[in-house]
Amino acid sequence: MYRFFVYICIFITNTRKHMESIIRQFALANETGKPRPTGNGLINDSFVLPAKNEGETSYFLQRINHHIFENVDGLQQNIRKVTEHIRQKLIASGETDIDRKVLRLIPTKKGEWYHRTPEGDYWRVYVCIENAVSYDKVTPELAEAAGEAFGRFQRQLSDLPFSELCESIPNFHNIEFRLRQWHEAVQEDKAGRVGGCAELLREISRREEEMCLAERLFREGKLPKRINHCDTKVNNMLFGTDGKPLCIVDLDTVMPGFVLSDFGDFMRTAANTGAEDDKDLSRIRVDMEIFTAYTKGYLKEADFLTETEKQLLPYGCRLLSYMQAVRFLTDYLNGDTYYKIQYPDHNLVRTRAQLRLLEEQEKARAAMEDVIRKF
Ligand code: GN1
Ligand code: MG
Repeated sequence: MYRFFVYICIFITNTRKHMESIIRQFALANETGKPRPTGNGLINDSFVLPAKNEGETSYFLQRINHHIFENVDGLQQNIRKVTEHIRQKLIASGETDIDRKVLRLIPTKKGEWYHRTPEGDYWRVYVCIENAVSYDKVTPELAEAAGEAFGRFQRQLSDLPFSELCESIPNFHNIEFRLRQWHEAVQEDKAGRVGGCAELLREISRREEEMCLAERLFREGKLPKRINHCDTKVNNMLFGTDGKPLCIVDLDTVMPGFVLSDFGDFMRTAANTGAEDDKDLSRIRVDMEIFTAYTKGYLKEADFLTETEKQLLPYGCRLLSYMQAVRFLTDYLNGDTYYKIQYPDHNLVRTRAQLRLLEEQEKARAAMEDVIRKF
């Protein structure tokens, strides 16, 4: 028992020393205190590094999940280019408080945008945006503000040639690719779970063709790609204590894509009266009030959209719920290797909830199209 206690103490001391040596690599402006784990993202590990002294800068330290983001260098270059581009726009428009309106990456003392440890882990540091909140649920007021913020984000980047960015996850929001991964998972049945999912497999299969529409239109030259955020969940936005949007965060997936996918991903998480992983499917419906408010804010800022892009926005909502269902189910069939889970069937529960949302969005299609026409 005593020996076990000593082992634990040695482990904790080593972990602390290890963290300290990582923090020392970065060109921080001041000393920081004990790292505090934070956030509920499904992918990276995040810590706040609180300023030692009042009035100094706190930082945000993240271990980048390089199993998911295999090209960390390309990813960090993307983030640097995008934040720098937005920073220049903010400066030009006379904005103040810029470090709260766009993320600022901190380089290492060697001038690199990430630090790779001898064990092969990748770490990065941002300035921490303090006195800011994020929400998992929105009100119509917050949704309108979020629509403006994501619309503005896309507009600020609309003159940055996207050939400058890499796909930090190749084919990330490409449904044809996601369906190929799903077909493989079904075929291989690594975790022996296919037998229990017949109904879900049917629901996915019967929509395959319809859901590949955007990729077809792109090949025909009828739908453009632009720089997108690709994870437009409401909890990826920070708001000030006055309720005004400050900043878009979680820029790992910023890359070329269809605007309808950013619009759809927001609606998937915000315009749902239930949770992404709700076990009670009767709670899941389209929240038309949130849908309307976000659309209003978004279309106010997104003045660069083509007619086709506007018309496809409700389709984007269905596509993103569908794509998320396909991704969750693929992970379930592969034995839960991608998304962090809280209990054994979590990915299955998530899949069911996303498919139910899709059905609700199918029912609400005409109502959504009316709202788009109105704005
Ligand atoms: C992941 O880690 P988080 O919650 O920001 C995922 C998104 C999914 C989301 C589902 C890189 O985002 O694409 O929509 O989970 N990010 C990645 O909750 O795969
Ligand atoms: Mg996130």
